[in-house]
Amino acid sequence: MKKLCLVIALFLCACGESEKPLDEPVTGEVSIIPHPRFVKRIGGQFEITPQTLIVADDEAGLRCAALINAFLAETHGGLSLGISGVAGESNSIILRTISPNEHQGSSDESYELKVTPRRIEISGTEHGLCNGVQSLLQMMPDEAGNGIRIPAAEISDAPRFRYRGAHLDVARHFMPVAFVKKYIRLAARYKLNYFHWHLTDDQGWRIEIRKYPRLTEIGSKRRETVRGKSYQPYVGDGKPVEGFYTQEDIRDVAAYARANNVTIVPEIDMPGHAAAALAAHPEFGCRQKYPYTVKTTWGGFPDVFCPSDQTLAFLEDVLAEVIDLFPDSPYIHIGGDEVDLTHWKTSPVVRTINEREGLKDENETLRWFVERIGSYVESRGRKIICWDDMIKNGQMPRAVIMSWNGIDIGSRAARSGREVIMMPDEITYFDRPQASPELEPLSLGKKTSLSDVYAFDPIPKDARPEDVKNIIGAQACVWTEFIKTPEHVEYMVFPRLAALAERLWSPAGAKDFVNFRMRLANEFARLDRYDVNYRIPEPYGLSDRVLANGEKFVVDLSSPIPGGKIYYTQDGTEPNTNSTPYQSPLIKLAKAGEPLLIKAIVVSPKGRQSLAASGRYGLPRQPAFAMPRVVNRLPTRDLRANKNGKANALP
Ligand code: TNX
Repeated sequence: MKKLCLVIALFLCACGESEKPLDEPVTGEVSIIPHPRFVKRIGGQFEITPQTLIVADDEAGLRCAALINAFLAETHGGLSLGISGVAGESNSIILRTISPNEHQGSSDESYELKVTPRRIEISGTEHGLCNGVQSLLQMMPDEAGNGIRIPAAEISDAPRFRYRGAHLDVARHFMPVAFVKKYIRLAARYKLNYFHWHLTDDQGWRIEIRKYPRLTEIGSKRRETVRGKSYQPYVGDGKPVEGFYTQEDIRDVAAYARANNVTIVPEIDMPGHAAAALAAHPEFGCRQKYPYTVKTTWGGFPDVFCPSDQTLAFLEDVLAEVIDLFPDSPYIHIGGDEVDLTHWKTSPVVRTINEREGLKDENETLRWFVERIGSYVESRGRKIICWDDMIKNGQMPRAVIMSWNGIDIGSRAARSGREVIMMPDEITYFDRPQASPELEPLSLGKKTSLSDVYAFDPIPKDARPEDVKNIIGAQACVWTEFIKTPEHVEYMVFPRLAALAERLWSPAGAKDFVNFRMRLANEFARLDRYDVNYRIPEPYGLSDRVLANGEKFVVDLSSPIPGGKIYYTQDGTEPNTNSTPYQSPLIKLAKAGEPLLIKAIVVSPKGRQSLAASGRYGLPRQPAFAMPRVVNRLPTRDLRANKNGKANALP
């Protein structure tokens, strides 16, 4: 009862926010992430049987029908529903594509979903329809058990932002095609609509370019990788890393993304982060007799493309192939981050360009370079995206900016009329640890917890209404310097991706972390079924509390995961599965001289274990009540402290 009161109280607080609250705070059977704009539960349920027909008669409808059948095949023993062009009276799932003229809503990704005991109807535009299907899939049970019953409900839904992205760096560590597809599919599940594929960097070139086979022959292989953060003195791990996607792989992944209603934004990073390409083609660098190599360590490097005519022709050839490989992508990302211009400063090529074009220094040459490349991409009918580093000199007013250097720079860009995708690294970089760095796998930067991500709003508080329309969304980024395997990517991304997706899709005023966590509990069970190595949150219910002598207090623990088991200790030792199993709330009395430290873990039904949460309960000024001392066992200095451009000069 107490818990229910708390939920209601917290919900009422959340309602104090400016926009409309969720219609149904505790959704029970209708547990969808991201939370739809309007949900109304109505009586009864629809049951899918082998005789249920999917009614679809156009390309979008058939694409979405395939998503339903793929889900059923996996979760319900190979079940595949018949597809028909003609609507029957009942027992059907009707997918109706609305033409853009017919569509009245604010977003072409909106949809209506109506589940009645007789039939299911989803309507939406070409893009909206599959969003409706994603909601429907989340309303289905994951196991046949008592039949596939879907609660009757009416849902009307549309996204808050039109760019909702998930990024993956496959250059630092190569990720196999099967995993890239899994990642896209999971992103689509949360109605994310862009997959930003970071395909090239100093440590690897991962996309086959037919005209320049050396790019992958040489550039996709590195000798080894720095061990941990042993930059100076350098210690390598002795293990070669290699891998690239053939053009066939790329087409396959692009088609898969399209089938899942996701658009790929390919990135070819330039003119910096180009060491792997230059190891294959040193002639496109500014230095002769320079030891261009595929890097084995992280940070910034002066190995950048030289802006000569021959390099520009090469880059246009590369982009031409990339553009052909991604026919659905309105955007091509040309990087532009962290460009070290050391080699440009003394380059005769740069000097000649500057004299010819009337440019005063290498920063102006950079602007000219981006303009040239940008114009080429635009001549092929695509828009440019670049990192916010590029706006320092006012480059490419027409480019969409990915703003990673903080909300302020993104705000300024929006104010100057540019379209911006907000991705402040301290929040949306999922290579950051999810708890104190010393407790998490080796990573970069400070903690970004699930609640930090959920609290994020891409629209800064002081944004003027005319700037808001320029902020088109946000994106999760997964840089893989220290993330070597798909399992580790999953650990870093889930559940934070679900939180970000909700903040990008659901109305701002629908922000409700308590409600989100309840839906997340169901989601964990589903992620387990899809074999996703999500991070198991610590048990809920522990906190530090200062109490009065003789005060009675209750420690009420709960598992974030259905079926999770909690184990705890009361003597300060680390809990494990041999510790006391938690059965029911602990009722205690606060006594002078007897501070209490409770530590608890949760163990998932699959046997995976969370970190320990702890709570200190005691009277004021008791020694054991002091906050724990954090011992840094690993160096946590951020790689980007190395801004002096010197390779390997990391602490
Ligand atoms: C900055 S974000 C980078 C990446 C690193 C990342 C590590 C950006 C455009 N550049 O090259 O991998 O930090 O968090």
